[in-house]
Amino acid sequence: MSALFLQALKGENASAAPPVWLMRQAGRYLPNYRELRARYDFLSLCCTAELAAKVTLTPFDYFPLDAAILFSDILLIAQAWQRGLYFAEASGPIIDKPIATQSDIEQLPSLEVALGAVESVFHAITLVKPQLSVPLLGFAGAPFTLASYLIEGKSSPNLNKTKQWMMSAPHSFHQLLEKIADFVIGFLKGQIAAGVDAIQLFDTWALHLAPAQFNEFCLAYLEKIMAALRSANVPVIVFCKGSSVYAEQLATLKPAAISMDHLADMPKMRKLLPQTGLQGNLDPSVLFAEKKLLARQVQALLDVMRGDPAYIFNLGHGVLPQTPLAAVQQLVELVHGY
Ligand code: 1CP
Repeated sequence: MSALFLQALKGENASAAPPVWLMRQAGRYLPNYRELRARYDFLSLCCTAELAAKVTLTPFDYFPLDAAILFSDILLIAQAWQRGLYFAEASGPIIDKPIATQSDIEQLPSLEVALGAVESVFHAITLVKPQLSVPLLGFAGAPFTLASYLIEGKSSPNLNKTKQWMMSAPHSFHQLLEKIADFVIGFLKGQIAAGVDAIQLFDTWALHLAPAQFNEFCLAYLEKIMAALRSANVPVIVFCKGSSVYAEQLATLKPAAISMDHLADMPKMRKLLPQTGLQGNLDPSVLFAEKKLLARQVQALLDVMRGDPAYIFNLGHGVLPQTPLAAVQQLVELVHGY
């Protein structure tokens, strides 16, 4: 197995080039993914083990990335909790029965029932593992971000409902976060038992919180999850939009790496956090630049992180659906050729 990615997560990459993988590397910018999506809806791809395994491999038809990420979605919890999850073509995820009251929280299915509903994910891991020559990442959403979708019922630009609940009734909001954290811990332990080599936690919407709120509603639950996984000895990467602002707080979790949003100045981050793995952080829109400009931007990031044994090349957020395939190809070649 190509070990570059796991070496970097241990801070031990001795080769000149960093490992590279991309958030949303399996997605609509890939012709073979679009072909599968024409035949199956998104949730069927996520929840049918054979299909999820197949989609996980789609980017490897085009580029030799250094890690695979299991094809799935952070929102499967909404399905496991029977809240009526579906993905509308135009508007993205919809949760038909958002969590709106204290009694909604009390009536959620048991952990056992909820974990039973995501067993296809564990099965997909066992199917895809033997087909990979690189490490496999499992993942989950973090409690605050998952709570925001479960409460808003859809993508929201400002998380108004979520933040109103959080501030007006913090006790029940914490109860919801606890229940989500318990699900996430069980879900990730299942993924580890099925064979993933590393984990990434996505707290995408942490950027909406002020520092004290971040500590109370994000960091505390990330800490709970990290503590529960510690004995499994699997490297954990944490990502949020806002990781550039909350990098020092995230580093207290002692993750194997922090995935930096595109706002971070990486050399400054390295000075601030000499002991933590760093992943990121090319702005995904740079992939729309013409060849020379793209090459310059990728080169610039490679140059400032040159020789860093704990650096993983990635984007600051996921690959956008309209991204030209040739740009991703060029990026991977530039990183590997460094
Ligand atoms: O084909 C399609 O139309 C579906 C598009 C799509 C894809 C390819 C969605 C819907 N999810 C995914 C896969 C996905 N989502 C992966 C798979 C592995 C990979 O990276 O290749 C992962 C890790 C996720 C994680 C995810 N889903 C996050 C966290 C990361 C992030 O982007 O911030 C979030 C917030 C989601 C929710 C979600 N699912 C899908 C969409 C379009 C969204 C975002 C909606 C929003 O902006 O609120």
